[in-house]
Amino acid sequence: MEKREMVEKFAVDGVIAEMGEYGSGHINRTELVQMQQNGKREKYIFQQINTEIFRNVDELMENIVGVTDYLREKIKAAGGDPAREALQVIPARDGASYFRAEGHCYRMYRFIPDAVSYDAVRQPEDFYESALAFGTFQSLLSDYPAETLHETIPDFHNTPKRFADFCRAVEQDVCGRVKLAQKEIEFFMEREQEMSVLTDLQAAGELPLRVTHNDTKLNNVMLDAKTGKGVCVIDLDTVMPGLAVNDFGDSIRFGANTAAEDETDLSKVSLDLGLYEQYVRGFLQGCQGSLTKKELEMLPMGAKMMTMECGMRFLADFLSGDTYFRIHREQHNLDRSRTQMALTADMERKWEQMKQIVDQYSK
Ligand code: ADP
Ligand code: GN1
Ligand code: MG
Repeated sequence: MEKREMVEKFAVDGVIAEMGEYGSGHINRTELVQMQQNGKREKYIFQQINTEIFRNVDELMENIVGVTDYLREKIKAAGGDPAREALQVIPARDGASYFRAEGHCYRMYRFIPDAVSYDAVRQPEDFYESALAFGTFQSLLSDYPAETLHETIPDFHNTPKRFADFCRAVEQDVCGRVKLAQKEIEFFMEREQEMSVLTDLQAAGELPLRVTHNDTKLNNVMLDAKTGKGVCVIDLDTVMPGLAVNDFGDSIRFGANTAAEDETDLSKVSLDLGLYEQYVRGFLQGCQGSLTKKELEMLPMGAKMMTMECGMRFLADFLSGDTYFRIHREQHNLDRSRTQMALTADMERKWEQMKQIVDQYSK
């Protein structure tokens, strides 16, 4: 079946005027679709869901519909604009939340108008706004019935498990690439002890499970195209019970890096403490005082943990033959893992300052 025919399976009016690849996500295949009717155009996001990664699409979509319906009510009650501030799933014509054809799964979202998502911070204020949006997202979902959420990717941020998976990839060396990544492998092996710090605290009841986003990259939040204010948190595939410090951490990992995630000149990679501070300020404001003392104390560790974890995931994927993250060049995942390593090392150098900034905003 042609892509265009699949679009027609969804409850949208008009004819397809334009359709093309969109965005820079590593997981799903995203297209922007423009439908035309009576001389007017309406935009939609059409996605092929990565079913290698999301094995149970019914459960995945049940999570997303549940969370977006809930957010819409909360946003309405607070006098916001639910059409812009919450993702809206467009059902298939048969009423289902997605469409399955020829072994693939597709879904459609209303396009959030007059908003932009960025792959890199343009100005510090953008990062503050993204922090406020992700913090607010967590606050809005603080009463969401967490037990109704399916675990779309088991052990998603179980860092010791990620470490074990990484060690297995090294051991198996299915592509014979271990020899290309000796230094990198060693870097993560040397940090084994630290990998379980957060999961241990969680197991001991010292860090609470909350409904979290779990993939808080800057390009997973839409900012108003004119005012730059946070509009809507998107990419809800991994909304599951998790740790607030990991949501904080993954944003820092991606957005407070002075270089792109796949930069090959590692001298450009560092933690921008100014951006880090903006994020601390925005996230704490968005969380509205809900973070516990231990969570606040562990925010810097969240940043380091997500950076180490992502670095190991990229490296394990490189060693396993690039089966998870979409790549656009040879050794792309190795390059990505190297930036995460360099960023981790820079966080280690700036550790005291990272803690100090959190202290300053926690008072
Ligand atoms: P992936 O899981 O592959 O990262 P995303 O859901 O994040 O996929 O979508 C990829 C990109 O498409 C986003 O970074 C954003 O730029 C754009 N996008 C996704 N959903 C919408 C939407 N509803 N409105 C406008 N843009 C969107
Ligand atoms: C993936 O889907 P995207 O591109 O927003 C990945 C994240 C990684 C990130 C690294 C479901 O995010 O966990 O941190 O790439 N998402 C999934 O850029 O694995
Ligand atoms: Mg995304």
